[in-house]
Amino acid sequence: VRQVSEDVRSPVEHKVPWFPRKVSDLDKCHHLVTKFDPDLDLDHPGFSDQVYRQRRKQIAEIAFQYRQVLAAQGGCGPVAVATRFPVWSTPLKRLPPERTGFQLRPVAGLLSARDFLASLAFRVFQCTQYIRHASSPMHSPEPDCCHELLGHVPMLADRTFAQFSQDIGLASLGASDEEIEKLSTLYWFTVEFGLCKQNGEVKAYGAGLLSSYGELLHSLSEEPEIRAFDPEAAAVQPYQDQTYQSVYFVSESFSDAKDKLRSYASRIQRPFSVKFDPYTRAVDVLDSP
Ligand code: HBI
Ligand code: FE
Repeated sequence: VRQVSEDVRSPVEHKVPWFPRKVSDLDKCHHLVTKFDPDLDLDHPGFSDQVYRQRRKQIAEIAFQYRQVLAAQGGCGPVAVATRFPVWSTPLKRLPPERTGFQLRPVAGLLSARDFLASLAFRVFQCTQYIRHASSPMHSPEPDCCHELLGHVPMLADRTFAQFSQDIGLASLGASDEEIEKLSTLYWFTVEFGLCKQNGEVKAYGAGLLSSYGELLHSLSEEPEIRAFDPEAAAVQPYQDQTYQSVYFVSESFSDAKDKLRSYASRIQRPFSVKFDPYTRAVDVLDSP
């Protein structure tokens, strides 16, 4: 009887979106969103500056041509590599890899959330190489290298924060669009705009705060609403990217944030589980029983 019922049962089909399984698969995680593209966005400060747009195209081309194998040469590679990656020739390039193994990879602009989050699973941070338009030094609608180097890179040198970032990435692999949206929002309220207690004092750690003096002061003032970090709540909290945030989430510590995120991620429904193998820099996919 058992045999028959096995035979007639239609196979369970799980539609899982494609996701990278090894670090070289990140060459395929290059889908840009055009939201803040200086060629297409009339409000972009560089929109009417042809010289800026031309330079941006050259820098974008470097990112499009980049392949993961080149990364092996890294910041200590030949001069030819260093000059092709202007940002990378700075000592900052080595800061995250030496402390946490996090690697920077050049990207032409704003990526799809799915591609961006997937790279974090491999301890790869997709890092813009261009700089904001000179007419608007205090604000950039898109991430630029000021934001990356002042905001993200120093944080990726922290072991617990690096693990937190990788965990968001691992949770995103093969996740549904709805789940990607939630993880993206969670990323926004932590990696971009998170606050954390340190010796009883509330401090900023989000890259969007570290790279914006104006919003940094705002976030630590009496003005915004400050809530205790809870991944369930942060994942669905509405936000906008045009002005300062009106709500921030404060964690007890990075360690506490990491534990809470792990617990949140373990409750995401996926027909498989993933495990990162640091020796092969690949993701082992284990089918759940
Ligand atoms: N792309 N290059 C780049 N940099 C980011 O910080 C970034 C991104 N794409 C999506 C994104 N951030 C966020 O919206 C989160 O969804 C991850
Ligand atoms: Fe950012």
